[in-house]
Amino acid sequence: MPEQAQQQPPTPVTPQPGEIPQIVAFDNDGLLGDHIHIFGDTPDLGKWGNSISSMVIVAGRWEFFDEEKFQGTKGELGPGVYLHVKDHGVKDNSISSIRLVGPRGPSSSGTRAGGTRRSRVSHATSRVSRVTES
Ligand SMILES: [Ca+2]
Repeated sequence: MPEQAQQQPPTPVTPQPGEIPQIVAFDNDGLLGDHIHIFGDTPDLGKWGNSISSMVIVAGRWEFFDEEKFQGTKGELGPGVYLHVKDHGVKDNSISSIRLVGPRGPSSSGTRAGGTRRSRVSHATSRVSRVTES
């Protein structure tokens, strides 16, 4: 008999990598162990408080606080791979809240140069040439 259960939710439009501020934070050093994705301000990491040891910042600049609700000692980091957060001004197993600093627009500094993407708006799509084969 037919199954009514929805196995596959509709696939949303996939954004370009780097467009959405995102952190992937890991329980252990070297991007090992359990991990969590963070997409915005997180005043309370819950069970993830005081456990982050390494992370990848996919996009955005972020502030990391060793107390909840953006209190306590603060460290700020941008995109990169951080195998040991303690090597980057953030104490190991200390992060309890995370705040997105930016960008809300084009970033002025801190990003790698050389990857300049030229966005060329194509007007060719406005005129569709129909190919009729018979
Ligand atoms: Ca840890």
